[in-house]
Amino acid sequence: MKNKVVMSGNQAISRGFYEAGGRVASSYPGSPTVGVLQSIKDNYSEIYSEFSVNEKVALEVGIGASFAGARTMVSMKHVGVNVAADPLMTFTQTKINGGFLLITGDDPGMASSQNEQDNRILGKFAHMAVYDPGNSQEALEFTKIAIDASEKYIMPTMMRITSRVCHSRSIVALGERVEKEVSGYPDTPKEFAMIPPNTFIKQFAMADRIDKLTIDANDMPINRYEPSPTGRDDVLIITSGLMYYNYKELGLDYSVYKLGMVYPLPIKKMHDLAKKYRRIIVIEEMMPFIENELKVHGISCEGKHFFSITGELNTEDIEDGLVTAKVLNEHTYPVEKEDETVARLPMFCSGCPHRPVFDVLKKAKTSVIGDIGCYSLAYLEPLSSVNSIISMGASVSMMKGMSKALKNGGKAKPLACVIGDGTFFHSGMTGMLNMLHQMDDEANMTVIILNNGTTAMTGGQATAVSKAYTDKADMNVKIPDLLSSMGFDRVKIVDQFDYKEAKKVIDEELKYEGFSVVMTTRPCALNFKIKETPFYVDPSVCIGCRSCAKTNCPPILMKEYEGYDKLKSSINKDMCVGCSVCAQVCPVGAIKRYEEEA
Ligand SMILES: Cc1ncc(C[n+]2csc(CCOP(=O)(O)OP(=O)(O)O)c2C)c(N)n1
Ligand code: SF4
Ligand code: SF4
Ligand code: SF4
Repeated sequence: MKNKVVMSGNQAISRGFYEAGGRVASSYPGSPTVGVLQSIKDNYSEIYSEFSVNEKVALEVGIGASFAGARTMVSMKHVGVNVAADPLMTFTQTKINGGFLLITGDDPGMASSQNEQDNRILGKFAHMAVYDPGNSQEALEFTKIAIDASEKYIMPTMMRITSRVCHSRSIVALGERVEKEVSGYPDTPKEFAMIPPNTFIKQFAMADRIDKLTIDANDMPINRYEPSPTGRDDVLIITSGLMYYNYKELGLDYSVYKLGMVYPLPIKKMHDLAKKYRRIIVIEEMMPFIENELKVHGISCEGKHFFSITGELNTEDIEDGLVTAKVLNEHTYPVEKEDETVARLPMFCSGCPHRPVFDVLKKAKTSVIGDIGCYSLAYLEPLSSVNSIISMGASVSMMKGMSKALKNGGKAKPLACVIGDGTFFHSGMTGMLNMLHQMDDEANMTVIILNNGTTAMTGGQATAVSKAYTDKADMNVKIPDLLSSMGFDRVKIVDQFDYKEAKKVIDEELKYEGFSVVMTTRPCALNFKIKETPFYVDPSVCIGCRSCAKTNCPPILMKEYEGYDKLKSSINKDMCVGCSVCAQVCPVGAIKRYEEEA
């Protein structure tokens, strides 16, 4: 009997890759797929694994490994595929050597992403087979199937997985690892050097293998037809991934076609089935991808007319859509009314090193161009000091564009942006270099680099500066040295927990008529487990001004004290990590550190 364990979808993918004889895995962290590479790191030392500096680099590492003949997997969140799209779109023209699988974590509903994006479309755009697992067992099996298919059809393959499947846990039957040799890099440059005329031939090769897959898809066991148990021929449901399981919850007796591979589709099978049914309803999250593919091939079907093009589709949403489509007459799915969880705005952790910076920026009434990281939270109340957030690394280049446009329109004004060390290395460095091009020495621009020594938002993966704080990392790039070698001569380094001094420096640089950089130095409180002697409020000194509360640190609460009319501040001792920022903003010295225990 097979060994059965409970695994998340992410863990199951990493297990599937291990069982498939995987040799090299690279990734760039991002929800919902960060757990894939983490699980490889934690469990499978047979596999070389790395979190690369960004997704393009991760993909290129993977391309090299595949060319060298190793079974390879590269994982990233959906938007990461945009970053990696340049090498991807050419890689898909070449022959793979070792089987290659790209995992993309889509996030319908945007639980932890800046956008919602249906990467099945990118998979098609790149001429790749696209697999869509609906639970952990499928995640494991499809990983192996996709790697095998990559070698069979000599193409990179993609597995699109969604947040809920990545994070939910279900029973998985484990198999044994099949060892696969690293075959070495073949001496056939024609296959791997993508310049014309080699590329012309590849256009046809790409089309041919998709044609072959389209034929083979008709007999793939992962594409499964389940006829109606009662012989109904009025409606055929076509679906895939999690949507299949959400639909099945309804316990209906319609025929179902469950796709395991969503591109290319088993077109012949679909045509045959279309003749048997009066209506075909496609149930899929996000874009009408399967629906459009069917329509392109002349198969009449309905779908997005009844289901939302955005967000997750749960079982109730599916029932709703089927009622609207008049497939069902009424709602019968039992909706259990549970106590709603109280909605809470996300906030910086206790003692977060970003907090004092945004407190200063708010007081300076500077609205800054934001970037992607924990510091995106400064957009929210009460700090509310970020005016735009687009994509990783965009802040620096956007600031240049704004500056040039405002000057051109006679509306020049001081500008500032923030960027973390992770994001700086991912794609901010190039924006900095671009600053030098046609640099305007008089334009008031300030880049604030929030160097907390880690990629905090995605769980604390190392960045190039990390060695200063953990001996796990093997590099320690000094950002000021890097900037200085680029030619930036005004770079100020501040300890933001020395609030007064940090405020002075930041205020000065915001006013400086030219280009300047401020880099903060305090590490992420959560990931480096910082816990110093906590603080308390002396109610007899507190005047209730709320300056401390406005820093929005979780342990701080205004409360009633016996014998005082006015609300006064208080600090939850267990939550306070002793950063001292609240004590430094208090105008009357009411916040004090507990005595050090001997
Ligand atoms: C292209 C892309 N890849 C990955 C992510 C996931 N992600 C969100 S924030 C972040 C980096 C955060 O690191 P840093 O800039 O150092 O800020 P911190 O969270 O440490 O404050 C990443 C990788 C993303 N949003 N976009
Ligand atoms: S994880 Fe670190 S950087 Fe992110 S909010 Fe918490 S302390 Fe701040
Ligand atoms: S010292 Fe103040 S700001 Fe720092 S963690 Fe404690 S309560 Fe928060
Ligand atoms: S900043 Fe000081 S005086 Fe103002 S509420 Fe907080 S503890 Fe009281």
